[in-house]
Amino acid sequence: MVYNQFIDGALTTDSKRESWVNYDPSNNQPLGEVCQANDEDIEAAINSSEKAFQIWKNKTGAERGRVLVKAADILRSRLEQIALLETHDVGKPISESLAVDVSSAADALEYFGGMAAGIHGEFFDLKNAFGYTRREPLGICAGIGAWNYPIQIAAWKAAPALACGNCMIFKPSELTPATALELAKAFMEAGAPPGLFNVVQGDGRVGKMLVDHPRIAKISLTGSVATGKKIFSAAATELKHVTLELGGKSPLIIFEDADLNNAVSAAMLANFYTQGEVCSNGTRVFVHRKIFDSFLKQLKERTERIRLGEPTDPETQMGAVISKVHLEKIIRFIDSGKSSGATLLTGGFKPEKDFKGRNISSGNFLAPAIFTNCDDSMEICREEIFGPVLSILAFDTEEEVIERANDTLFGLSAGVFTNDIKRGHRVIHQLHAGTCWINNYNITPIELPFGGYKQSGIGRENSLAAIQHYTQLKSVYVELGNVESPY
Ligand code: TXE
Repeated sequence: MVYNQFIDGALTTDSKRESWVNYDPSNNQPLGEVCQANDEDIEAAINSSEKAFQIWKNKTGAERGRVLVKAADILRSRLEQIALLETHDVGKPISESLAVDVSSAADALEYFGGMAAGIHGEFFDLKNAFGYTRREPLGICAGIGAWNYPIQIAAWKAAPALACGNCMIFKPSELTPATALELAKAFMEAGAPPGLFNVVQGDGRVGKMLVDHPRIAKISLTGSVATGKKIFSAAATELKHVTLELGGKSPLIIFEDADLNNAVSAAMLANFYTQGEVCSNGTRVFVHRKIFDSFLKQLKERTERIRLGEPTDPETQMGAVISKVHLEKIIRFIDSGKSSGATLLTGGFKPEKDFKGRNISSGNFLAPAIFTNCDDSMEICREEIFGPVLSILAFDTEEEVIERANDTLFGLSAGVFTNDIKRGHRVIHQLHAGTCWINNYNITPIELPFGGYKQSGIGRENSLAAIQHYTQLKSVYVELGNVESPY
């Protein structure tokens, strides 16, 4: 398999490029060769996008919407096939790819496809005049993706961009090249003009070529804070539009009156789903001292029952982390936790066999880890680990836990578990985070905005809010009388 560019409506065939091998995280077997886009590829993508933009910007919202909704149907018709590609690329369980990744991508296309006809300006009656606004497209937008939810990230960027009349050049993470190409094929089959959604493959160097290109009007990144800062400063050169969906170290606060079973379920979802490789994860779990021991007991028992193993097995609940390099990074954090005095209660080791006794030693597997006796100042409680490592911390008062929860440079997400309706809203309103939950966690319906405060990002994806980031607003004043002039 060669993962090449998708430009002007078709996969490119010339594979004489700098290339590297893409590995299946569950066994580190090669899946295929990824071809790094070169200058010619970028110019071809830009020219093709410009051609498509001239067609697409003159279509009505209803015409654009029809293509997006059809693309959603095409993704859904290929759900199993694309989910399997995602599982091999990311290492996540097939149960997740089937339930979330492809469906969430299709939901985005359907939601913004349905909205496209309704994207409009406003009319203002004025004194002997009137005014109106127009929401106009930006032009060629660049989408740059991370490796944990490849097709979802690509669709969360492409759907609003295209609905608003733009075209997109998308670069998936160098670690997960496969499913953005499936999205590109779906757009073509849905009737999009060639070049409306181009895919270029490559690492940060190709990302930088897009960011620096003078004919690209906007960049939307999903990635780390470090990369977000690089892109933000590079985009400043030409004051390009930027939206950044970055990392987090989010708090999940469990009050003494919480439903224990639900709170433990949420803490596990917030730390072990997709092997913990989720930016919005609630990796600092604050538990009221009164229920700390009973919470921890249930959390440990249920965590040790997680079915870790072969990702393509429908019964598997946890797969392999993305790469050997990333696995070693997570293990370094676990060593740091132990050396800083925290107690590794369970997990944190590389299992030889999975829950069915299959040998998984060749894959990047890590038993889900729980740290207790943590201190807010420890590295494992301050840095984003992006792996299956949960830190649990006790608290006594509402004021104390709010202050501790907010004591971070991140601000992506936050969760609160309580049956006291006033306390739930009172606390969540004081947490410095952009994407929040009360009595659940990490549920991201397309109708709600997704994004962070502080260094977790700029702008929002999904919901009506996304339209602001993919259009520019023109106001027009129309005189019905004469020009009154003092000259
Ligand atoms: O990020 P990287 P990764 C975050 C998550 C974690 C990180 C993991 O919190 O920190 O992403 O994903 C490209 N100019 N989120 O390791 O390394 C690079 O090629 C232009 C948050 O992939 O930052 C890749 O395609 N592009 C998120 C992309 O940037 C550059 C959900 C991200 O790479 C570049 C998922 C450069 N200089 C993960 N350098 C959320 N908030 O939703 C790299 N890239």
